[in-house]
Amino acid sequence: MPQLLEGKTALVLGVANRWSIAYAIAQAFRREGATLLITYQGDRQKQTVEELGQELGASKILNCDVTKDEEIAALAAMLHGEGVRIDTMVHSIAFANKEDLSRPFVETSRAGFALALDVSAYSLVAVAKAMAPLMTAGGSILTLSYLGAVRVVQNYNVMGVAKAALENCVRYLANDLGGAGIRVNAISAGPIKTASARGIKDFSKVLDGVAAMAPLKRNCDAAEVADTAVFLSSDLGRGVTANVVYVDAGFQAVGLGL
Ligand code: NAD
Ligand code: IMJ
Repeated sequence: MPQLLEGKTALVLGVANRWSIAYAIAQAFRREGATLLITYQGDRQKQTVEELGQELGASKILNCDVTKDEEIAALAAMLHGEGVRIDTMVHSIAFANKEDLSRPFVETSRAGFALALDVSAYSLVAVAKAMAPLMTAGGSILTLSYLGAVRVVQNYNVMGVAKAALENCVRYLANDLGGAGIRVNAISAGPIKTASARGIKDFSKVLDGVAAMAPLKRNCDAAEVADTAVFLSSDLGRGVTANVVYVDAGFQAVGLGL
C-alpha cells in the first residue's frame, strides 16, 4: 500500500500518554509517512511527551497550553520562522472540572462552564486562526468529539455542551477556511479507556452498554479512530469538510438496543 501522508507535515495537539487518542493518531500518521510535530500542555507533561515523541519519531516536540494565546502565537511564530508548512492539524483536547462531570448539569457554575468551553471548544478556533496561515498548500484540521454533543449522556454534562459548540465551530471554520483549501472535520469517537475516561463513574458500564447495543456488537479503539483520521487528513478525504464522522461501531444510530 502506498503511504497516504507521504510528504505531509502534521501538527498533533493532545498527546498526554500512551493511551491518548492523539498518540494513536500520531502513530498512524507516522506509519503513513507524515513528518510529526507534537505538542504538550506545560512543564508537567514535558518529559513524558518528549519520551513518547522520540519513540514516535517526531521531528519537534513543543509546548502549547491552548488556554494561553501567547503560547499559541509563539508556536505559530516559531514554525513560521523555520519555514514550516503544515498540511494537517489534529486537536485532541478537552477539559472540564471533575465535579462538573458527576453532579447534576443544572448545578454547573459560570466558571466551570466557561472553563470547559474555553479549553474544549474555543481552543479549536484559536489554533485554527494561528495555524491556517501556515497551511499554504491547503490542508486538514481535525478535532475529536463525542455523542454527548447531540444526546444527553449521563454525567457528560457541561462537556456535552462544549462538544456541541465544538461541532458547530467545525462548521463555521470549514466555511471560513474552505476558500484556502483547508478542510475542517470532527471524528465523534465511541468511549475509549484513556486518562480522560478513567475515574468517570460507571465507565465500564458505558463500554459494556455500547458493546451490547452497537451494530458491530463491540467497542471501538483508538487505532480505529486513528485510521479514520488518516483518511480525513489524506487526499482520500479531499471532498469531506464541515463533517462529523462517527467512529463508534454504529452506536449513534441505535434508538433502543435490546
Ligand atoms: P487524554 O486525556 O489522553 O487527552 C486529552 C488531552 O487534552 C491531554 O493530552 C491534555 O494534555 C490535553 N489538554 C487539556 N487541557 C489542555 C490545555 N489547556 N492545553 C493543551 N492541552 C490540553 O484523553 P483522550 O480520551 O485521548 O481525549 C482526547 C479527545 O478525544 C478529547 O477531545 C476527548 O473529548 C475526545 N474523546 C474522547 C473519548 C473517550 O472515550 N476517551 C471519546 C470521544 C471523544
Ligand atoms: C466523560 C465524563 C462523563 C461521561 C463520559 C466521559 N463518557 C465518556 C467520557 C460516557 C465516553 C469521555 N469523554 C468523551 C470525554 O470527552 C472526557 C472529557 C473529560 C474528562 C475529564 C476527567 C478528568 C477531569 N476533567 C475531565 N475533563 C474532560 O478532571
